[in-house]
Amino acid sequence: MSQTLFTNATLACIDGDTGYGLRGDYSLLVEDDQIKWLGPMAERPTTPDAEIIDCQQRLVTPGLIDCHTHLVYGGDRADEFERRLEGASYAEIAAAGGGIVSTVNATRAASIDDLFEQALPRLQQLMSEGVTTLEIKSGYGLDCDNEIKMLRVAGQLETELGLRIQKTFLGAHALPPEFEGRSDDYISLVCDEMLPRAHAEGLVDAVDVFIESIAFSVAQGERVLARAQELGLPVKAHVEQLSDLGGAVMAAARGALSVDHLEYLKTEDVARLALANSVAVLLPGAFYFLREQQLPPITALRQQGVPIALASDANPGSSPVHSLLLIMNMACTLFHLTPAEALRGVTLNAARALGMAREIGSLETGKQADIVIWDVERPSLLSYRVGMNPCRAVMQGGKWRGQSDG
Ligand code: DI6
Ligand code: FE
Repeated sequence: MSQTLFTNATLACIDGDTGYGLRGDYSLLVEDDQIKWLGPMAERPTTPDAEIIDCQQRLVTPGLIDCHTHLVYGGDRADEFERRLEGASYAEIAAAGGGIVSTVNATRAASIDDLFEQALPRLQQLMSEGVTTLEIKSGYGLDCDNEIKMLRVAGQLETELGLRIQKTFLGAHALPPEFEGRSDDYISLVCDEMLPRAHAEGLVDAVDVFIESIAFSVAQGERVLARAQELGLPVKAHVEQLSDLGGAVMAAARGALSVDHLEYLKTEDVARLALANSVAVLLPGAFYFLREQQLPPITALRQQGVPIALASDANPGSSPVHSLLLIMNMACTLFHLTPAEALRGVTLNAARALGMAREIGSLETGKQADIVIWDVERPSLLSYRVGMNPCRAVMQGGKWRGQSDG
């Protein structure tokens, strides 16, 4: 058994319904991979064999969780960025065969090793800011072998970097060029072959769909989610990002873990999310990068108690962002979240969006010891500064990151 005792810590436990769950002058005991105890300094247990970490009143939070990324892909889209700045819109570029499809071509052409090497620095960047769990979607392969290849890379990143990665099948991300004009046939391929095969190989933790005018209809999205549920897999959906098609209501009615983006969600539909207990995953990086104007219905989400999570949406087309701290800042400045909502959005509510809130997302007895020590004393400083990384030390499952075993 190994023990670590954090002393003189300022804990943001994220354990109540709102706020930081802040505890000053606290102590926290980790035993093996779990949080065993926490309480005021004066009540700390006697642990002769524990490693003692004197936090000197520094802020200690749960490990950060990036619950929506497309981190594995080939190439980049800097050229498209330039074209947009010369006047073309994201939807125009997609309709002209650029956009997602250009990343599909680069991803298909890349080997497993290439994809791993390209994703690695992006992942390391996220990890350097205290990310201990993230989600990675497929969706740039768009055929059986290439979707499976992407999910394998996500699995390799998990094993080799020793963090928790949830693998999400997003075969219905875009229509591959070879199915032009036959989107229902592609959805049949997704449901009948791609998803069952990826699932049979143990590569799928959840299933996502992109419901949008430039992607798939609500009915097509529902076919994919229904198939996922037949296979016993949790579902989620990209919805209401660029227009209001009604995907969020459909996905929530199916008990989606999360509905993501939501800029165009109608205020009157928020109640349906609340009823279904779906998490609203907001992606301010995409909102920023695409210079969107329409804000998600934040006030209604908040008033009706829909849990709000935040994620990077790291992807080459709409959010080439690899910083959850920047996302927290953007959520505050662009979406008017409070810094406490922002921190909850990348911890407990992100864990909920992954269906993992029993194991991770807060500092509570029995949870995984995924813990970050920051070089700040107040949690608002995490959302407030831009371009500073105060991450001092990261513990993942009870082990210090950056130290080899033994
Ligand atoms: N919504 C997005 O913002 C990304 N995917 C999605 O479903 C964009 C992906 C890309 O442009 O490559
Ligand atoms: Fe996305």
